[in-house]
Amino acid sequence: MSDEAVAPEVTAGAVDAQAAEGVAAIAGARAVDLLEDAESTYLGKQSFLANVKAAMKHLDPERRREVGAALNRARGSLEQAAATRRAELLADERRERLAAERLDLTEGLGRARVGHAHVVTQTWERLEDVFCGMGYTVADGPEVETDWFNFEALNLPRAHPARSMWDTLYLDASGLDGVEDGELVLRTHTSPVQIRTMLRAVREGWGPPIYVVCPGRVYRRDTADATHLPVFHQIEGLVIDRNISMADLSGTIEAFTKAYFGEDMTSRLRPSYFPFTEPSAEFDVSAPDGSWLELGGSGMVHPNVLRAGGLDPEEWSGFAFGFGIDRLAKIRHAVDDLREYMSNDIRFLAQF
Ligand code: FA5
Repeated sequence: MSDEAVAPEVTAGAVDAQAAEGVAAIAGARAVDLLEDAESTYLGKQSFLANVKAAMKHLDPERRREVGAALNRARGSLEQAAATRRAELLADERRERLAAERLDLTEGLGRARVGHAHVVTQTWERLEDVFCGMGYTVADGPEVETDWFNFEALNLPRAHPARSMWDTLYLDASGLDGVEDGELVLRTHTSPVQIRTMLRAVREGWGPPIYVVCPGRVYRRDTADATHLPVFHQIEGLVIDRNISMADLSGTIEAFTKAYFGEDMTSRLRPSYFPFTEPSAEFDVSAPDGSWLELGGSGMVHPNVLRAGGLDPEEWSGFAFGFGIDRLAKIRHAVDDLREYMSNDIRFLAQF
């Protein structure tokens, strides 16, 4: 628009009207970028007001005064409207951002699935319950063991060929005061808790008689497959009393089988070999299809083991058993592959 084109129509009223239109446009802008467009339209270099200002010199003095005053009013009201609108839009934007970023810490209540114990943990706890119901108490021992507790005290001197029954993980003990290299192992079974419990009972004067179960985590250099894990769980049972016989062992295994699996399940003992029991037996439970599933090892506590536990074999006798908790849960819940326990797949875990 040239100065000459504007000049003849320029009136204070036209400026006021333009200002009113601009204030409305600015107040109605829905976002900061639209506000900036409106500001440029009504206040920018190409705006009607800018053109009027440039054309002022063509006006007669009285008109110039009126129009000049109108221009000042217009600029003031437009700038004021823009400042107000900008503050509103920024406040809205901030509110929206906070709402989007807000963490509702109560939103899971009642909607999210509540977690539960792992199937192996459930099995472990149920086993403790069953044995406690049979009059046993629960004992435990460390996962890092000495060679003596894990092997020697269990009638497995160094270089005993039966040590190869357990693929052992040794810990690097170099730098530990008073511990020789090869002394520390990750326990390969829960049987060392037999020794610890006998020694403790004698030291603390509460036994024998001893009736304990010792559930816990054990480690072997086994490659994971459907029936083996390198880290798994066992439960040990130890009974020391007077005149304990193989019949007590067999009766206990049978009572446990019925209490844990149900009245229609049964158990059997098969001759076997463990250095810490004599005689030794493997025990199986009957499967619903009539086949037998191997559960663990057992036998009469060897006299050397009683001696290592500080007991006189002439006075005391006992039986022990140990079986795999993971394998037991596998049988009970018809799990195909032990590795499922470690997969962390919620679809698997949620079934139990
Ligand atoms: C023992 O560990 C003996 N301490 C058991 C024992 C205790 C015998 C007391 C006599 C008296 P064995 O190595 O067979 O025995 O293991 C016992 C059970 O642990 C097995 O029957 C099996 O159920 C479970 N088991 C063994 N290796 C694994 C493995 N890699 N993964 C999962 N379960 C295993």
